[in-house]
Amino acid sequence: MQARSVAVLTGAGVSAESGIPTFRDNNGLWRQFRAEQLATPEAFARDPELIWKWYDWRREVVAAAQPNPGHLALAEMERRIPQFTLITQNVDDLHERAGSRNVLHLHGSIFTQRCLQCSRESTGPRPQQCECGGKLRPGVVWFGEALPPGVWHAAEEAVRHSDLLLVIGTSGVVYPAAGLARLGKRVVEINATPTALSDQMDETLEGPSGEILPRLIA
Ligand code: BV8
Repeated sequence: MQARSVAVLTGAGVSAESGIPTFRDNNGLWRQFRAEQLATPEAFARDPELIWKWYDWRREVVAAAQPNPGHLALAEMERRIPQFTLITQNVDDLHERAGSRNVLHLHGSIFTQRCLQCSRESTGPRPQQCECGGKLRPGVVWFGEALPPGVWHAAEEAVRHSDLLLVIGTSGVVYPAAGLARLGKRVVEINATPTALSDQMDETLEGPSGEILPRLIA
């Protein structure tokens, strides 16, 4: 890969081979709900305990999962390519556990929680309440909520200045994240199936990212 500056946008598909259910496949226990119904401030206001149950379950699934060869290949790419930025929609920590250093989490992290009263954010095991006595919410970006401005700006800049943008394991239906694909000079999609973004790609590599990415760095 002769590109000097590379940006990567990943979605749930890059963690699928680690056993983490994607959003739009029928992911077992929660298939009777759609992410759009649960991952919202309204759902949390209506039933905070149900929503925390969902996130606690997902935290266990992530903690028990291992990074797959796709995550490891992306960490290797970062070591080899001078200007490399990994942007993810995922809230899991598998990119970091695979060795990626500079990860932009557009939608936050499943292991953080934020106080509804004082907005203090903490990472790790969830206490019953904040030190200030306030209630805690998951530290992720829900539907209808703005992305962290600094992270979004950094992601846009990285894509604008990239020679190559890899769009990996995302259905491309969630905005503004999916809109990054439009900003790339040269955009290559890696996905198990065609997606909403495929027709705007310069190239698509169809198959599991855990198999395709290691071949790219070989
Ligand atoms: C905002 C965190 C405004 C929480 C998530 C109508 C039209 C257009 C847009 C909208 C609309 N109505 C509302 C909107 C906006 C909305 C949106 O885009 N809705 C969609 C559903 C239509 N967006 C928002 O609300 C965003 N905020 O717009 O704010 C604003 C501005 C200023 C001030 C106030 C407000 C916020 C969106 C963030 C939502 N949070 N996650 C949590 O995780 O619990 S989104 C959630 O979906 C995850 O982050 C996930 O990553 C993301 C996207 O899904 P994907 O990653 O693509 O996963 P998916 O399952 O869909 O696809 C998996 C893919 O992998 C598939 O393509 C599959 O083929 C592939 N695959 C599977 N296995 C493999 C594989 N590929 C390779 N290898 C494999 N092995």
